[in-house]
Amino acid sequence: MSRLILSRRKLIGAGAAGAGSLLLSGCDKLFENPAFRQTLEGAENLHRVTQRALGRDALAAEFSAAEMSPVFRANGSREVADPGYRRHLAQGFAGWSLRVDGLVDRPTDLPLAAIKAFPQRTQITRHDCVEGWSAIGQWTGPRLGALLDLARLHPQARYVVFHCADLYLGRPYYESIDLVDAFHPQTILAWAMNGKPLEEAHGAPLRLRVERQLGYKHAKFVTRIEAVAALEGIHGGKGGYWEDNGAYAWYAGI
Ligand SMILES: Nc1nc2c(c(=O)[nH]1)N[C@H]1C(S)=C(S)[C@@H](COP(=O)(O)O)O[C@H]1N2
Ligand SMILES: [Mo]
Repeated sequence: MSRLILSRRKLIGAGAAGAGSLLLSGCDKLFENPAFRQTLEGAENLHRVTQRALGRDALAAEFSAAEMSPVFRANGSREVADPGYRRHLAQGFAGWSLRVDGLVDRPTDLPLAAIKAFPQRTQITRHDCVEGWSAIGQWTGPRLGALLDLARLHPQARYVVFHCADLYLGRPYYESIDLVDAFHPQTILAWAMNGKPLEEAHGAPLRLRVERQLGYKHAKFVTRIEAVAALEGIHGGKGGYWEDNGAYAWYAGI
């Protein structure tokens, strides 16, 4: 619980992005708070505002081991062609590291061993793909919030961008979430699935699990996490591969 409170403080410190959490703390003076009003007015769509009001800190359902899907389909990129990635894969990701940078005090490179040394969370959740299939699987990894705390976000940081090693249909895959989702207790960087290191098809060596959102937000093959104040400067500017390609919304809450 103390970590959650710490995260909330951080969010509040980060300004408008913390408004969702503040609302849930029952602060009814919020509508008089300019940062909060700005967040509401700047919200991309009503859906996002509604999700905030309904409680974006709420937990996604978790399941028992008996409920795990016997087959968990792989979707989108199942392989990565990049030669650097192929080399790391062949070496069991021994020399691989995750870059955490952007609007942070301490840009950091984290080898897999360091990622596994954080407190770990294991959760059995349902993955819902926008294409109409779901599967229940078990995921293990550190909370994204713990990595961001280590790197120390600047107060201007409002989004976290996930850069991936793959090209999907020839274009780099990437995704982004706001700080409410980034510090959600079930938002983890998973290196294990169903008790084993991630297979390539599922995003080895590290993929995002952001359990309150649809499947395409769960970036696989993550190589770099970048904290930013705005999404405009990143690739097509809409915050993700499918968002830029006109197909799906940036906020995909479920
Ligand atoms: N890097 C990357 N991440 C990705 C994709 C992708 O093509 N590339 N596809 C997304 C989609 S649409 C889904 S449904 C999930 C699929 O995850 P899975 O292969 O573990 O089932 O990954 C998401 N993350
Ligand atoms: Mo998907």
